[in-house]
Amino acid sequence: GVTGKAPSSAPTVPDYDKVRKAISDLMASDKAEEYDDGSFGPILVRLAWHCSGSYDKASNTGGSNGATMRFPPESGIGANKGLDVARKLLDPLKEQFPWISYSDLWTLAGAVAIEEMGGPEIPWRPGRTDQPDGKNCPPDGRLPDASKGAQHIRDIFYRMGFNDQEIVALSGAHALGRCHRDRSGFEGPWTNSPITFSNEYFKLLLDEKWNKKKWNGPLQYEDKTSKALMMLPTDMALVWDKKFKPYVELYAKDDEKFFQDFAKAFSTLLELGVPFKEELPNKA
Ligand code: CCH
Repeated sequence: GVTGKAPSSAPTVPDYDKVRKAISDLMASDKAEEYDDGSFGPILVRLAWHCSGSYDKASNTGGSNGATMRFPPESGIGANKGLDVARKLLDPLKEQFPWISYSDLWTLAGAVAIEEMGGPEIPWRPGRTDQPDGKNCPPDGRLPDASKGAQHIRDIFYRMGFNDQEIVALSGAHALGRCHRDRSGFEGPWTNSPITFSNEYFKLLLDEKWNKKKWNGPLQYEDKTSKALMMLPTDMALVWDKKFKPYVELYAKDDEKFFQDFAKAFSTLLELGVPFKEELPNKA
């Protein structure tokens, strides 16, 4: 029978749905409404991507496991500028749910953010453990450089184990969020609805005329119509490259296919290098 309150020393049973709820609540807070385009979603997605995208398949190093971005040098590299904002947002959740690892929390936040912004359900499972210090930080240079072209994109993503179709699908995340001058040097959003997950990025890449922006910043492209939207050189490479372009066309036409392929590739990204004990039952 029920014998009253459990003693406070009883181990907590991890309830990831409670963490999901706390992430959703954080995204629905007044603070979120005042931030950027009115959502913490894009920067949470970027944190999940950057903690995972450091993976190197050949040496099985980097990736989300370890949450080494808490420590220098990884916390301070140029590619991760601004992500302290996202890490600080999630710190109170780590205090509220001390049993979750930072690495599980950061990746789960990225998955929940995609879902909350109208995207597909992202298969996610726990099992990451945190490193105690920055001794095993991946070296700088593992994340893509936006000023480069198709060959660089392939070098970076093939190193993680992705193919051309997956590269294009993952790039569709640029439907979300914006560039910040004081972070990357680039400026502006890719789409007209930067807090809604959609295939708009692919449609704009194909349908808009993109011109070099005349300014004192790094080379980026602006749309001819409103001049309010932007593309990075690496974004343009997806339509300039003969092998990438068919996938841009596919996803521009078929948002269901894009949602499916993105969910699978993003889930894979968040799991790169994570030594799970059990297989995810619903993963092909
Ligand atoms: Fe990205 N991204 N990304 N990106 N990214 C930036 C912002 C976001 C590149 C460069 C940049 C992916 C791939 C690439 C997001 C998700 C993904 C910025 C602006 C640059 C630069 C940063 C700033 O100034 O704040 C390059 C290069 C590549 C590949 O070649 C992939 C893959 C994903 C996720 C699946 C999201 C979301 C943002 C918006 C962040 C925000 O704060 O709004």
